[in-house]
Amino acid sequence: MKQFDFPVNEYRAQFPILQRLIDDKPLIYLDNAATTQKPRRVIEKMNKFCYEYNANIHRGAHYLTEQATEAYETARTKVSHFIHAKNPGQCIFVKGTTEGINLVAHGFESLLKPNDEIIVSQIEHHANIVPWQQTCLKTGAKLKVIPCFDNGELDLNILESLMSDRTKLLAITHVANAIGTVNPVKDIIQRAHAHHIPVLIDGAQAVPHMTVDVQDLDCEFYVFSGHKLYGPTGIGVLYGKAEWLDRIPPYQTGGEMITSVTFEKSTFKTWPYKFEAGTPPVIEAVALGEAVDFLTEIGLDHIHSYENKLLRYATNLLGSIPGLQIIGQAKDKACIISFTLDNIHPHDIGTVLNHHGIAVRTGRHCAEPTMTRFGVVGTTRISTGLYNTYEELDKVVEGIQQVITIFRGPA
Ligand code: ALA
Repeated sequence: MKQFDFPVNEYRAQFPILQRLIDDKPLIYLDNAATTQKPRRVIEKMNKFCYEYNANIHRGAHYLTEQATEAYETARTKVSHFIHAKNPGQCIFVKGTTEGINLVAHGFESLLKPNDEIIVSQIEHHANIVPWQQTCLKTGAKLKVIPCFDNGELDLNILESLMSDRTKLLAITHVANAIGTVNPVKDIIQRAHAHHIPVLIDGAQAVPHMTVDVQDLDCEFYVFSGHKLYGPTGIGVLYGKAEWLDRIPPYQTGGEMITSVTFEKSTFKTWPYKFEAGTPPVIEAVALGEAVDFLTEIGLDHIHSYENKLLRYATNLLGSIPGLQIIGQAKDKACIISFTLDNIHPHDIGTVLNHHGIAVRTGRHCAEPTMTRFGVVGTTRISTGLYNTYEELDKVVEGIQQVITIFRGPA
């Protein structure tokens, strides 16, 4: 199969790391749900910042600080356009998805009382479970869980039965990191709003694969990481509706987030600065802005449609291997494919694939409750990015055939 409609080789050429050999074999990078590779222009943007205008931001009166501040705030504007936020200030720069969720979970500590409830789903990443558990421990609130069907789709009838006037937040993933389910978040948000329940969406695995419009979704919070979006580590975004950013207190306090400090009392700036204490990850934010430009130029709709084709291709190939079971077969999926193969341990599969230059993730994928739901200790997970090809997926199948030969013996 060819990819005439999506110039994948043109895009691949922009990622220097894809030239690497692993064990003398071309790198086949299929661990994009863990982190994506960086195009040259993102790497160069970071270098340019360091070579030419490195300075702290919002401080000082010199030329470099002005340039650095402008670059940082321009990145915020780019990110806000990327997710269709009304106002760039609604996009808070954080360290990543985990910190964004922790920020909101910390904020809710002051809003919850005993026996209030927070709803999450059975297919969340630990980052969208553990912070809420901690908030529940501190406040006496309770965590409720939407179960999923055998195909990895959520049971929305049970969601309906879980929601009540005790529910103070629904925190749910847009795309399940371990099994790829794309949740119908717009529908879920509408259902929650019918009960006046605010919704936080963990968008870490969605933003690299599809267009996200936070105003259309109408969510209260949306969180994602830069490093899964072809940008650097150490940067992420928390989007919030204005009324909620007003309502929740600062997560961290210190320099730059204040309007005045005396030994008796301090007063705080409004958002976004209220939530950006200390020196922020300026270089990373600026580079994330470049990654967003890169993706916008290609078009998320094109990426989405290409990756859907990769998903169908890989699902057919893998599905025809005897003994291989794909975990998570939702109708709507991102190109994240988790599988088990007989009783061969995922780490053994990953090790053999590694000898073929193929990078996949194995284990629990920071989603132990998902693994428990499907009765597996772990899986092998393939997750694509915009630079992956059909030929690479063919190589994965060859690698798996070798795993089978090693562990089952020749056919
Ligand atoms: N959350 C990342 C993953 O799913 C690390 O691999």
